[in-house]
Amino acid sequence: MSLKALDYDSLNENVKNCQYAVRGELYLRASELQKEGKKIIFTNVGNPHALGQKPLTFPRQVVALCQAPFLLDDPNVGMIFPADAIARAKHYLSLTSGGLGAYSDSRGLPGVRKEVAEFIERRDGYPSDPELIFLTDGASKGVMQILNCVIRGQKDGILVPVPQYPLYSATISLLGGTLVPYYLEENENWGLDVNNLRQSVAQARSQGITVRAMVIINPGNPTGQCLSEANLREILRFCCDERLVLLGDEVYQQNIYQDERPFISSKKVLMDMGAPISKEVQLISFHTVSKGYWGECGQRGGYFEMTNIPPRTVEEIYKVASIALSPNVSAQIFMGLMVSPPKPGDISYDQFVRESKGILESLRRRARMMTDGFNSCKNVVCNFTEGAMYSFPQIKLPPKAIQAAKQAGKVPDVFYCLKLLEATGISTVPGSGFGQKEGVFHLRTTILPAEEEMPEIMDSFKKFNDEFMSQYGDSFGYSRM
Ligand code: DCS
Repeated sequence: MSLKALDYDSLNENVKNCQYAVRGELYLRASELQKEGKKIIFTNVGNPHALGQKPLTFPRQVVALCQAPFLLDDPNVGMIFPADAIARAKHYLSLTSGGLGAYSDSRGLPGVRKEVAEFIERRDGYPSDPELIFLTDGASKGVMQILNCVIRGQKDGILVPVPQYPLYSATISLLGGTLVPYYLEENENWGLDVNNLRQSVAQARSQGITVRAMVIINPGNPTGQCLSEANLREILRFCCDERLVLLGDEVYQQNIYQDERPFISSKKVLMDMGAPISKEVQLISFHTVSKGYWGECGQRGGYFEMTNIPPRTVEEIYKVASIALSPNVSAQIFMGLMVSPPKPGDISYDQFVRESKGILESLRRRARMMTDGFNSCKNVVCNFTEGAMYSFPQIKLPPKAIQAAKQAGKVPDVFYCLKLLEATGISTVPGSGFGQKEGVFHLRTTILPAEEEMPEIMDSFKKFNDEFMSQYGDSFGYSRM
């Protein structure tokens, strides 16, 4: 009997091949346990509000008024909302063609794209053109649209860091392209060695792959490193030599927890390098409202900026965006607010600064607590989370544990993470979901649990790990890297 199109055996193989570990086996098991009544700490997704982070007041006030514009006509509105929120809501409504219920242009509202361009100009010190900025439903949609334009078939390769955030591996699979890995150096604080890039490209070429693009995640997910300016220059020069479009995933640019290596955008470094390279390298940079101290993941707001992309290509990308009609309009307003928050002297300024600083300072402390906590555990080593929202400790699994995992039919790090989940309720993602070197094991957790819960979580991890290591460990220990 012939199969119907949506029978499992006749599905598009690219769909079946696509893996997305952040919502994979561990997440499913955690959800089951939760249904059974067990307390689960969901540290598998960088989803701050789900772990108790409160929304910033000002942007919610503005969007609330935009969603319920009749409140603006209420004589008491000024008793509930500050004047600057009211003014902003009126401003954003005036940029729409019928409020939040109307589609916008598929690239986003021109007025918000202008605010994004002004933000980029202030950040980098170089002009930015609103025509080259498209607003998207989260950064994810932008990444997918661009990869769709780049990948023509199986022989097209995309350089992706390993470990990486699986949006990249999954989308490349879905689109039928080839992921070309380049390894980050764990012993070098997850730094990027350009020689590894050259090797990866040479190897891919020897297999008939045309390498077309390179992805960087800065600050890194899951690895948490901040790329130095020197490193970014090397990367841009490499992309220029190899004629690769650079996809700069900069969604964690506000999440920085050290002062030695502040965030620096790929666009700024490229412009600083001057002509001819600044006019040569094709660059797409991505940003979002999901991260930073905003953490507005559920709103689904993002943008990408295109540099050195020919106008005819921009038109084609516009056409692709048009198929989805319009990005979320309320999310576009969140993006507008993120790039133009209250200024000194505004009524809401002090509160905004207090709230945002409070979140960032607490994240900085939590990054430290987690790294120190992991490094105090037996057979666990962890680089400091310089930025982003994750800790990615290496777990030195003893041979007996690897053997036991095999017997259970599990990948060793999945085995470890499942045991951790069952014992403690801490839901993590095994390192294999992000890619790692052969025979080396990790897990990823977010640094997002509430600060006051952190000591208890780390104690409970340590206790589990001690028991695991004494159950499976040999009499000899493992030395630190
Ligand atoms: N890029 C990176 C590096 C990310 O980590 C994420 C989300 C995105 C893009 C996409 O985010 P938005 O579509 O919401 O803008 N990070 C996921 C993660 O690893 N945990 O939570 C979500």
